[in-house]
Amino acid sequence: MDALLGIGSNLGDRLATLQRAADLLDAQPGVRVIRSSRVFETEPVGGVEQPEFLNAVLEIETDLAPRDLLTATQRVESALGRTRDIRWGPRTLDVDVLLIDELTVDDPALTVPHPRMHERAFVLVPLLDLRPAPTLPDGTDLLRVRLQADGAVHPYAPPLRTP
Ligand code: GSY
Repeated sequence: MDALLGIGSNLGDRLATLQRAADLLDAQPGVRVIRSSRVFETEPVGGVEQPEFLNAVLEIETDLAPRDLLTATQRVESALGRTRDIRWGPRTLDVDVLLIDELTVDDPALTVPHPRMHERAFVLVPLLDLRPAPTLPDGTDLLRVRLQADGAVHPYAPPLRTP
């Protein structure tokens, strides 16, 4: 299956953290990182005063079930020092499962497509690097909803290295 993951960091060496996250995700059994978007510097969303984020989107190939993919992403967050932090607050690394093929998942621990992805410019702008005409499994055209997404987003670095 082909899936898209959003990654973000606003503490420490943000770019190094995102690169390490891509490397560690690729090292997870059943996960192969195929491509990265460019890296964008983005205004924090969520109302908490905090430093700017770096965000990117990764395309991966996986044969893991959705819950196992979530567990793999949480392992990488923990390996890079993420603790269970304040909701919407600063974090060393956040990995969000955005889309998994045409699947929809509605599980207490995981909702796919990510329920807030269409509201977030820090997700949609990097996503456009990988999917020029993105749609949700229900056919929603993400280019239309992008017009309502909030938060300033600026290109910051080229795509992360992938194997
Ligand atoms: O949901 C991911 C963590 N996060 C971010 C983020 O990655 N980027 C920006 N710009 N704002 C955010 N607020 C939260 S919470």
